[in-house]
This record gives sequence, C-alpha cells and structure tokens, in this order.
Amino acid sequence: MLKVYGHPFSSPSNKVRYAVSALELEHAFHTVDLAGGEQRGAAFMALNPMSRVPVIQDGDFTLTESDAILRYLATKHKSDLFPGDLMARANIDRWMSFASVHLGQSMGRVMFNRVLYKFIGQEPDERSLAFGLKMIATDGAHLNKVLEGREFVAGDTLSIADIAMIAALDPAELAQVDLSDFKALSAWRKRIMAMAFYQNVHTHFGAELGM
Ligand SMILES: N[C@@H](CCC(=O)N[C@@H](CS)C(=O)NCC(=O)O)C(=O)O
Repeated sequence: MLKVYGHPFSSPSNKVRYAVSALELEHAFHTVDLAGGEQRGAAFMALNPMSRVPVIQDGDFTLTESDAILRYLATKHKSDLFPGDLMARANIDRWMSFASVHLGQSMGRVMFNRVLYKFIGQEPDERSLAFGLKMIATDGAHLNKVLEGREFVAGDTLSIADIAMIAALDPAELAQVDLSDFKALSAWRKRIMAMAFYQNVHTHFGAELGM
C-alpha cells in the first residue's frame, strides 16, 4: 500500500495529502516527529537523506519533493488533475512552480518568522519577514488578477496546480497574512477549501493535533 510520510504543519506534506485525497488513493500516513528529530534518524534518512518531509513509498519506489510526488501520482493514476496534453501539463507545471517558488516560499518566510521560530529556539528575522510580506502582496495580486478571469488556477477545471496553491496559502491565518483584499483569490480559496478532498484531510489534522 502507498505510504505517505509527513507532518500536519508542513505545507508540502499537506499538498501531498490533499492530492492523495483528491485521487482517492488507499494509503497509510505516518507523522514524522520533526520536533523530536525523527527526520535526522537513520531510518528516515534511508528514505530521504535530505531529512525532509514529505516522502512517499509506492511499493519499492521512494520519492521526495512534493511537486514531483503530485505529478507522479496524478500521472500514474491517469487523473484529469494532470491531463496528458503537453500544453495543458506545461501550464499546470508553470502554476505549480509559482506556488512553490514564489507564494509558498514567501508564506514560509512569514510563517517561520511569526510562528515557527518559537518552537525551535531561534530569533525571528525581521528582514526576511518583511521580504516575505512584500512578495505575498506582489504575487498575491498577480494570482488574484488571474483568478478574476477563471475558476481554477490553471484554467476551467481543478488541477494539481490548485492543490499546490491551496497548500502554499494554508498558513495565511496562522501567520496573520490578510488576503481579504484579494477578492477573487479569497473566493477561489473558499471554494477549494469547501471541497471534499480538502475537508477530509483537515479532519485528520485536527485529530493529529489533538483538536
Ligand atoms: N521542496 C520540498 C520542501 C520540503 C521541506 O522543506 N520540508 C520541511 C517541512 S515543511 C522539513 O521536512 N523540514 C525538516 C527539517 O528541516 O528538519 C518539498 O516540496 O517537498
């Protein structure tokens, strides 16, 4: 059975869990104890020498990097979330990169410097925080404009680009990033967050976090 290793506070991990949920794949989930350093132990490093979640094991095949995992699973299961057409795929790829490299990185900076630093005994980096907020303003406005013209991130149907983007933006509330001025983006987020694939995973988070 497919095995997924991740952590509920990790957006890349949650991205994989949303995809597994959207694809309705039977799987086992293992929460890696990041605070306790499980990712640096020999057993986990045999799966990912870079000591990061998420990781999947699909039979004998082990794969890291959330975007690669989404593409692999959607392609393997011939899902419309990542269709076969070359240009449709390239367009989805483009938005997945935007989610990971731009909005996801920026949200990660803000989340780290407002929330996560406390848990690992570090000091917040105000310059990094300010840069993250500036880039969210710029890139959020760009995405908002795109979503004024269509229902989903990469076009008229749900794709793994929506899954990547919703996971990248997940920390907004916890990190006190106000997205409400981005009306189309907020409406898209609300629609996606109401979908079963998202709701089902969030129910698990609550249980894992004792909520
Ligand atoms: N590019 C990677 C990022 C993975 C990543 O940064 N994972 C973090 C959690 S969000 C992690 O496992 N950190 C553990 C550590 O740094 O010790 C992906 O998309 O899968």
